[in-house]
Amino acid sequence: MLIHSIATTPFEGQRPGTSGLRKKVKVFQQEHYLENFVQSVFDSIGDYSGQTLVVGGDGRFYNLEATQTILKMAAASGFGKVLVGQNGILSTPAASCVIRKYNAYGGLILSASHNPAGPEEDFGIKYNMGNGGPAPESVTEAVFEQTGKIEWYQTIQCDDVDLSSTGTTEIAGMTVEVIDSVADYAELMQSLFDFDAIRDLLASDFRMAFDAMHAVTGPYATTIFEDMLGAPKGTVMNGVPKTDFGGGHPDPNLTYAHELVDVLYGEDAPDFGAASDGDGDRNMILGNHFFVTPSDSLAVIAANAELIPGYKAGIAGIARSMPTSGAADRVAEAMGLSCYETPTGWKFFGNLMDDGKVTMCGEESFGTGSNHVREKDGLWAVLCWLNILAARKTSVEAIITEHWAKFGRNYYSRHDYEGVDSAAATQVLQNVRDQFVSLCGTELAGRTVASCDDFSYTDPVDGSVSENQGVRVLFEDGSRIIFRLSGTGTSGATIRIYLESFEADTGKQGMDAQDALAGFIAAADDISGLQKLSGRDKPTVIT
Ligand code: VG1
Ligand code: CO
Repeated sequence: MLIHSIATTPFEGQRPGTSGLRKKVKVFQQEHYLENFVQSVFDSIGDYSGQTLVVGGDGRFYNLEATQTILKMAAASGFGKVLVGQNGILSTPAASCVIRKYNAYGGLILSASHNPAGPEEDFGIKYNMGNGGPAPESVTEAVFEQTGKIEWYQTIQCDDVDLSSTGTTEIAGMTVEVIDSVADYAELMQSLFDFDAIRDLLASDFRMAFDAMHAVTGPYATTIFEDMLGAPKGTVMNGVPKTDFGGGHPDPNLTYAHELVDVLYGEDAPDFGAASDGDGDRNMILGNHFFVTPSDSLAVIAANAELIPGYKAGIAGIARSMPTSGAADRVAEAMGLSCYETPTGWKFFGNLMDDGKVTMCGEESFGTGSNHVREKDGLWAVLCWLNILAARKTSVEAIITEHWAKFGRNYYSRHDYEGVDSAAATQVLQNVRDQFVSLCGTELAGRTVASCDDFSYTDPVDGSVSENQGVRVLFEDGSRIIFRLSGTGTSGATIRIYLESFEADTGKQGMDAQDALAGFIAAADDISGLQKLSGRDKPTVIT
């Protein structure tokens, strides 16, 4: 079959952000836009001829069209095989699992995660390496550079491949294997967790609810919780994926997962609730009238790892992103393990896991995972909790309060101001930077500022340096206020303020986080001029 070289010219702004290239669908639908990016990836990842590529996405609008485009370009560019999820579907952790299991060269994941979907909303694409993890900055920067000088891309002309059923076909000498989207992932989960104990738990009077938010985890959660673990039908809410995610915003937090929150905070609430995001890598954990912060969740899972068969032999170390609370650090210290602090974004955990330095990783943004794959993994975190609950035979709330009593409580909250004018957002951070020297030694909210900086990270494995990863005000007692701009949005800027203070006294651990952090919340506004500059009097989302 004839390979066509199509002439093209660069588009501006094809720089991958925290997690790949995310833009409005309309931007991706421009002629050559997706093709330019895909060709730039292929041009930046070395010699893949005859190798296997994995392709799958979260099922959002444009997922199928993009998949067909990629299949044809992969065939033209000399891949030997593409493994593609049925109907183009692979959750992000499932894609990572498939890349690793079948020794693929890498994968293209089509997702804008929790961002809304549909013709007027967002689409995204990112490249994952052969270890199953997001490409490091060295690769994403090389891709970006290539997008700036691209002159042509290669494709073939052929009919679309039928992705509706599993099986193997060939296009232009390249094998396309359509695989069951769930099977490999479900098998991996079964190898890590005590399914018998969880089945017994779910057969008892313990009740759970899982909200798939009309996004990719629907089929995964239904297979695992209802079919394999015997949870009653209906345990999975909103389990049928839709291309527009039902018009919702599949971000598992107290604001956007309100349907689940209403169930867990309602009358006759179940014992356990969980939700995942658009592409299945995030998770929210709830107990009966109880919210578990993602930072605490990481700490609890690490502290209880020996109860989970896959981690019985112990864990090597823990990593958390810088804005994530220090709860995991305390667990690591007690267990005699190293704890690493990385910039925001899962790609920074890859080297640490590949090098055997850490087993578990987490982010405050509802991301938790381990070295079973190289992405954060929503259902994995839910299964961790179910496994721990089955072993400890107590409630979510009891597990957390006991954890605080033993390790202390890191009061924590993140305030997001979305859709802010970009210049104003930059100024907010600059205002704090301008006071780095004058703030030191002063008192804010009754605590003394010890130091201020722009967070910079040197990767302990390859020595690469990532600068300007967050503006930090650090207090003598370990409390922190951090300012950061989001790298995943598609319109305007999003300012994130991360607030943390530590409380060792069990008598003072029962407060609402917003009340406990009120002084810091006010101080953050004072020193940054945020509300004045953004024209907002309250955050868009509080988590
Ligand atoms: C956000 C989160 C970050 C996460 C990233 C991708 O990035 O803060 O912790 O890794 O989303 O998650 P940012 O740059 O907007 O703060 V996902 O589930 O959207 O792929
Ligand atoms: Co996600």
